Amino acid sequence: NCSAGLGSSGTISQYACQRKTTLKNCNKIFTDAFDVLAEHFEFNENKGHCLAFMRASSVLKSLSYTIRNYRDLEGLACLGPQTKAVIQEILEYGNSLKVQDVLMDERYKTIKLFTSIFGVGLKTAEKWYRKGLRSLDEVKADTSLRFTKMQKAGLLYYDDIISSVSWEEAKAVGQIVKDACRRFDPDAAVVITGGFRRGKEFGHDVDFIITTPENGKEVGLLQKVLSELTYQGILLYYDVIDSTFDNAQIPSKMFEAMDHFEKCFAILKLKKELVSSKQSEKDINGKDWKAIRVDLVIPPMNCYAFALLGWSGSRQFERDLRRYANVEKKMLLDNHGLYDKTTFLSAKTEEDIFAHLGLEYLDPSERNA
Ligand code: TTP
Ligand code: MN
Ligand code: MN
Ligand code: MN
Repeated sequence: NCSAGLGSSGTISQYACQRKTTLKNCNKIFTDAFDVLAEHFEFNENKGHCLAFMRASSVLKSLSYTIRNYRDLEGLACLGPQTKAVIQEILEYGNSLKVQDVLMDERYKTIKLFTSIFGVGLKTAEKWYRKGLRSLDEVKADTSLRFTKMQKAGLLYYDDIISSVSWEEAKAVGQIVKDACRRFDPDAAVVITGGFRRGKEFGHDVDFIITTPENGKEVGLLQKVLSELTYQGILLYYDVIDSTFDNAQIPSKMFEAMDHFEKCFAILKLKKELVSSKQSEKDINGKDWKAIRVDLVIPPMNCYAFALLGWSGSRQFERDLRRYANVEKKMLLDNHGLYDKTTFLSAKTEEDIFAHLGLEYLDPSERNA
């Protein structure tokens, strides 16, 4: 139900935070190609080209019509000669040779496989590739490798983790996490964020923001929740990152990857009987549970809106929101706050933050950039 290319309105912003991007993608044939190329450039540490393809993909995802011919590209932001050439190729031949090449490329395929292991980043994947390793079995059999605790868990639960998490499963995990939090603080706020908050039906993990109405009461809550989950026998793996939050710190421009909140990257054992659509289901080995990746983030209440906004994604939406704040408003936005030259602007809700930035509010379902 995507309308035919009605051509250029010429008003599509270069910033994802000024475009509505729902999960309905009328240009999947192009954006799938761009996403592969962006990943290829990411694997080759070519940041410029990677960003160009990610931005182009994101612009096409926001369109309410399908690109049918070259003229439909007029007036669209973030499309350069390189990205336009790929579109033209697909319009003409149905696919792109460059994309076909990348998908067949041994290095691309191997790095993609290795980085799909929880705990394995680009550096490690490359190291293994250079050692001549090509499959998970070869990695597991290589006695010269020293795996981190995270990688060991990633390999142990690989099949479960690689099969995506459904919304039903996310809801069941949500109930477990909420119950554990409420045991220690009946007023605790437990909210699903990340892709599921944007309305996705499947995800690679389940992300939670946990806080308490009273600032400071959240301290110590995570440890109690983790002991409770351990006691229940369902905490398969966890790695706690302690809070390094310092209120006096001016937000840095380069905060892309991490924030200072206490957080936990975990793997939970979800009993299939707790998932409404999978009651009493067992797999061939009689296993009646599934390992699920869970991220828990515990901001203090005064940062709640910023943390929620920062963890709701998408990653491209977050990148553009910060870039917009920086370039257009001369402000600094991060997961903790919004800094306007000399002062921190406070916010109770995400709406407050959009308003500070002079942006029309976008529902999470419109942030699938
Ligand atoms: P992800 O869980 O990686 O992505 P997602 O939920 O959008 O998609 P998926 O279904 O694959 O899980 O990250 C969610 C958001 O959290 C993302 O916008 C980036 C943000 N984030 C941080 O701000 N800091 C961090 O340290 C991490 C890991 C993520
Ligand atoms: Mn997620
Ligand atoms: Mn996550
Ligand atoms: Mn900071």
